[in-house]
Amino acid sequence: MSTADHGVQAFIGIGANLGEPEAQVRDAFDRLAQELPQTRLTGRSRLFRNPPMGPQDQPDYVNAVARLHTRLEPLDLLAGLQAIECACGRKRDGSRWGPRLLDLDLLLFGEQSLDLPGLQVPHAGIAERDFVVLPLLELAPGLQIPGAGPLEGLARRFDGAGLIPIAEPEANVAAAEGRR
Ligand code: PH2
Ligand code: MG
Ligand code: MG
Repeated sequence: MSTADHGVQAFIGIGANLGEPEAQVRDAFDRLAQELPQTRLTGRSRLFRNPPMGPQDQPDYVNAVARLHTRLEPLDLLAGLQAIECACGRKRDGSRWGPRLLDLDLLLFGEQSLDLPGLQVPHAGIAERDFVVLPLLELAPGLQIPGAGPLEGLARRFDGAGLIPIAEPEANVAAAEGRR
């Protein structure tokens, strides 16, 4: 991918488990497409319902992964993601594992490894999270994760049993199949 023409390929983990999680994740895809400057949404994984990782006394999550091509710098992209989280009602109360209306995590930024104040890329814990690795695999099966090797190798450790794909709304299915 030519950096000059299309920008850097970045991947965003989307999660929600309060309110109407499925609707919020779909809305997040639309906002990623529309509200980030110098950025195009170039891929959407399916949505998956799955049990919470960490504290179990919270509702199930809906998770998905988005692919972007962006000319933003990593910290500017992060600021854009946080602005979308805020617009969707997210309160940043500092709790790391608590329930949330919308969580947008910058998973990967090109082939870069970054350790900046407030931003670690690749996102810590990618390798342990089936709800990140398996949607990512749908979008980019040949991906190399800096510091962790081929995505396909990581994905082999998960059977996907906990991830329940959510059916596409009828309108999307019809559009995808050209039956409009
Ligand atoms: N996010 C968390 C904590 N636990 N569990 C699932 N299944 N999905 C998440 O996105 C998630 C979680 C905090 O960011
Ligand atoms: Mg987050
Ligand atoms: Mg998160």
